[in-house]
Amino acid sequence: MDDSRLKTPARLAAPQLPSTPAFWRSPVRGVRFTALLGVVLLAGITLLFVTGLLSYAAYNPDLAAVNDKTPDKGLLGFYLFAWPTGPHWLYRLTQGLHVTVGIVLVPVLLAKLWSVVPKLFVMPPARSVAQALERVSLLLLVGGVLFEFVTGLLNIQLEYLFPGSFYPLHFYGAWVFVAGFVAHVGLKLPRTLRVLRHGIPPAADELATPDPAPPTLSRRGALTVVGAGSLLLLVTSAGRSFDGPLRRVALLTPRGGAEPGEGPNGFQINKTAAKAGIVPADTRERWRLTLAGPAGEVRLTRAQLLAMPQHSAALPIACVEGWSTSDQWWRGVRLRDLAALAGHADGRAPDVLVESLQPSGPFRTVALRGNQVADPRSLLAFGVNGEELSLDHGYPARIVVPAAPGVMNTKWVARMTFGGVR
Ligand SMILES: Nc1nc2c(c(=O)[nH]1)N[C@H]1C(S)=C(S)[C@@H](COP(=O)(O)O)O[C@H]1N2
Ligand SMILES: [Mo]
Repeated sequence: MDDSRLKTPARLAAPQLPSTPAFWRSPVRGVRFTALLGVVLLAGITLLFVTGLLSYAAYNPDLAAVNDKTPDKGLLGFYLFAWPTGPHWLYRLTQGLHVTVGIVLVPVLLAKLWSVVPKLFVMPPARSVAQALERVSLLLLVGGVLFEFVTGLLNIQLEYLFPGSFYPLHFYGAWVFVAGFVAHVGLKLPRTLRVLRHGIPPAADELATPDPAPPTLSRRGALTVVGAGSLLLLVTSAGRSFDGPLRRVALLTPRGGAEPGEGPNGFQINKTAAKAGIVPADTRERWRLTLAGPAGEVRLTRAQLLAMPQHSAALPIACVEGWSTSDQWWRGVRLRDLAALAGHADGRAPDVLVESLQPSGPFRTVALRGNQVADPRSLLAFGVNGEELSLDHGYPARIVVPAAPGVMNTKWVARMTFGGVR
């Protein structure tokens, strides 16, 4: 009798703990696998961070308290600048990238975390001060990345889940995370690149299991599964930034799928008039636009406004939640002409505080900067695509500004105070 068969395999002799390398038996794990996913995340997360910072800047939070969702940011606002008005699809691009890349990275992130899970259990927790510091930075890193992805995904899926608090959570969370991320990249990048270029001898591969289970999937196969997952997410989410057939396959996120209606006003709506608490009667005969400025207050009827020079601009709606429309053809009066009516006739465009009929809510007021008021494409629009605005798109009048986040495009405008921004 072959007595080697009677011997109990080592791993059955004593129950393995997660802190022993042999507990983790997937033959897919290995430093090269982790390194590959790591460089994808390095590129992707850098893009997320930059486009995230840009999105905050696009709100012009340093212009007015009403634009600023994180008023206590202090030094973290060091980079803010006057958001430009061109190219007119700028925010559509930066925010579409931010949200789409965030969604598409989910499988890569999960695979990367799975690939290094054994390290979480390594005992003793730290053999030196340097290693203790590294593990603390990993806590920021893993906690931070999960926090950012979860808050971001919940916000685009469930829109008003964190009323008012999403921005501070996601903004401060990003800075905490990035502190850990920079430390981690600094520590790991040299070896990552070396491993990707030259490979790694099996004996030096601390992520490879010493006791591989029979493979069910090769490393290449595992990477293919991750890539296919990302591709599926790309196809089912990126279309929200386009029209036609692409939007129809964007089934995974709000504002994907079919357009919400037929006709010239049949493009995506963020919040309907009913949800915003607009009383339809307030938008009809008794509606007036109040302009305030150095000339005092002027109150205008819709007919008076329509008698002013009307201009057109082809501009998209691009929401912070990542969806956007193609260019719609808006028609209305230029903001700078309204500024002149309010008494700013010297050619220097002032900033403006815009207020909606909407009784309450975070988007009822917004401040626009002088460069946005000055742009000839910035309109108080009364019509879109050759038709009168529908109530849900902001009847009787709404703002449209090139390159700005959707949230700046206030609907159901009632009052504009030029040069009145604090
Ligand atoms: N008064 C008011 N204006 C508003 C909003 C709002 O909630 N209230 N939502 C804003 C946001 S977040 C977006 S993305 C755009 C959407 O415009 P749409 O519904 O016409 O597509 O309107 C903006 N204007
Ligand atoms: Mo939005």
